[in-house]
Amino acid sequence: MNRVAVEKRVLSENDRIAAGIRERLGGAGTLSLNFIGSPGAGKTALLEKTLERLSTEAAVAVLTGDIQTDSDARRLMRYGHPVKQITTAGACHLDARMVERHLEGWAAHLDLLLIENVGNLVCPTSYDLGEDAKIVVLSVTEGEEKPLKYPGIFRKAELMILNKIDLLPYVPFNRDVARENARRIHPEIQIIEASSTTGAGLDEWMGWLAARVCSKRVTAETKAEYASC
Ligand SMILES: Nc1nc2c(ncn2[C@@H]2O[C@H](COP(=O)(O)OP(=O)(O)O)[C@@H](O)[C@H]2O)c(=O)[nH]1
Ligand SMILES: [Mg+2]
Repeated sequence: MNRVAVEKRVLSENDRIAAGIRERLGGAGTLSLNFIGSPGAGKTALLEKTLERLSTEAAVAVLTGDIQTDSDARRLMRYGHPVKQITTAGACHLDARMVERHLEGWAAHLDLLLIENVGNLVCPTSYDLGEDAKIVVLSVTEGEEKPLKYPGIFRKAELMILNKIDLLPYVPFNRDVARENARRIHPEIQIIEASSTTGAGLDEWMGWLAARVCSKRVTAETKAEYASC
């Protein structure tokens, strides 16, 4: 079998597993989000701020992917929610089978599953993890042309977090051009500017998240009792 055929087979097997995850999480009313961005874009810091602001009563769990080490999981464990590290031993992305395996043993009902993918703007894009939405994190130190260079992830992401905006005074980054570039690739992409350091934009981000968690509960039959949220 040639390389293209093998890749196609791997991806279709991945899609089959992802569909199972989506069905399972959908039935439980769990919102699942897949965070994708370059190494150092601030994904873990954003998740830390998110967990800090969520009630410890909320049923939230986190999967975090890296090629090596459990340092992100250790950072994220401090907030009282279950966290598992997925080490990919070389792979530059998470796949649905890894997620399926690591979901084992967690409560049947979660309100929210946060997945931090391996730092990379390319490989994770092709792998469906059964999530409701992909979120691309682009920081202002990376250059405003990145949506044009890596269009795949910007096309697939529902939301772009334009991150580290506290650094805008110190780096030659034009936020308007970055927004325009993202919208050239994906006209409907939503954009939130944020900083985990200063807290800028985090209210808007938490508002986006709360609305999505709520609408997921309402649409899941098993959670019809939450229709008032
Ligand atoms: N100035 C600034 N630094 C940030 C921000 N978010 C993260 N960082 C720093 O960027 C580096 C990488 O952050 P991390 O969350 O590990 O990125 P990840 O690799 O995408 O998970 C760390 O040194 C963070 O302290 C931010 O909003 N502003
Ligand atoms: Mg990280």
